[in-house]
Amino acid sequence: MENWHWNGKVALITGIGGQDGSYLAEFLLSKGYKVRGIVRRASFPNTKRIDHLDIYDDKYGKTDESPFYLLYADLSDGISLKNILNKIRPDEIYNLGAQSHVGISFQCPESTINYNTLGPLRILESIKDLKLDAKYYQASSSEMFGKSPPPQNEETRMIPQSPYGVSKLAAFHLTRLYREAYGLKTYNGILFNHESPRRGLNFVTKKITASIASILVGTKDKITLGNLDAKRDWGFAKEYVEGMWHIMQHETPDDFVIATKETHTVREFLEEAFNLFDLNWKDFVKIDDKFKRPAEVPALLGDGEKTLRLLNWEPKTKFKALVRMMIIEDLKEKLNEKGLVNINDNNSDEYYINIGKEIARKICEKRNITQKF
Ligand code: NAP
Ligand code: F7E
Repeated sequence: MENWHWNGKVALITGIGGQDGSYLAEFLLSKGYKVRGIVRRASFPNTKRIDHLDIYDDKYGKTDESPFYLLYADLSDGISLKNILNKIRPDEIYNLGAQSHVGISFQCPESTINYNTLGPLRILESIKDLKLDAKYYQASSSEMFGKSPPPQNEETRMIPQSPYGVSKLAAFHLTRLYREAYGLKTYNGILFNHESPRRGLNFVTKKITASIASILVGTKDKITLGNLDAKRDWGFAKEYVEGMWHIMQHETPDDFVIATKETHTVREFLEEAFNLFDLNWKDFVKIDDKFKRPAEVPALLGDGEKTLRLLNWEPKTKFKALVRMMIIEDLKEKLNEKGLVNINDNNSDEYYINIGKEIARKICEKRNITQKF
């Protein structure tokens, strides 16, 4: 906070309380942006991931001088969005807000389209009407490729397989159209799956790592999952938000893929995570069809060659490091909650893995199952 000096730019982030929004807010503040974030009303706090950024707010209150503050709006409420855009007149708008769960989009298709497609439309129309000279970033998704075979890049045919994918594809085209028809400075980041310790609990990676941690501290026996055959290109969200910023710094508005160029099945994710504790995932996983989707995206593998060539940027963290990072963070948190370690002691990652292995050994003895190695 002491080191923060305004760089002259104001950024507005929708979905700031989400995984990506929280990392992006931190990143833009570190670059000297004034950051304004949109949150929607919730009956229970939905700002856990950004509460630590209040330090930026404290000194100034919610004034034009303040480095950071939050405003209430909703992507389904065009009036709220237009009022904020008119008041803030941001230089850069990052539209990250969305109903982002693919499985749930089959159960809530109408609100998914409302937030994910009409939301961006409402913002784009407001930028046009208010004659804002702002850059606009649309959080587009690899889910738009649907059943197109890998590898996928900006030129690949898009055949979405879920209401979510359709909602994002329509928003992708609206973003392109408002660029071509009205000359707005609009950018699409086509991001492949990206995860982190801040990932929502009902996405498969976090569900697996948080469940393993719960199994190890004794509060859970099994993980129940759906389709283990799907392949995903999983990267690290904290890096991907930097990619969003790089996209927005490109002079010519355009569309860019961000991906790791590695793909793995959900089964391989399980294997990698359980192997860290010498456990066999088959002893702990149940399959339930309720977690399978009416239509599935079988395989995603991104080709970020254009991004590397034009933006000179690519993500670094690959699959193995990501799995390890997520499981260690979850284990730390759960061991700390149980009073078994103190996370303020600054122990090494290896320390936590070894505690996990030791507990895993006891679980195997108790359940009469064999450890893997
Ligand atoms: P996330 O953690 O689910 O965050 C989504 C955010 O949007 C939350 O803060 C949520 O608020 C907010 N939101 C939802 N509906 C809203 C509404 N009607 N009005 C205002 N805000 C609303 O998602 P994420 O992983 O950070 O992803 C960020 C964006 O990138 C999303 O658009 C997602 O679809 C897209 N994307 C994600 C990935 C990925 O792998 N993570 C890949 C490609 C694209 P609440 O907390 O109140 O629900
Ligand atoms: O599923 C399978 C599931 O929900 C990954 C979002 O960020 O990335 C994300 O969408 C795979 C799918 O992510 C369970 O069927 C098996 O094949 O973690 P996910 P997603 O659907 O790929 C894209 C790029 C986005 O844009 C989205 O916003 O895992 N799977 N068993 C399961 N998935 C879940 N959630 N839960 C299970 O129990």
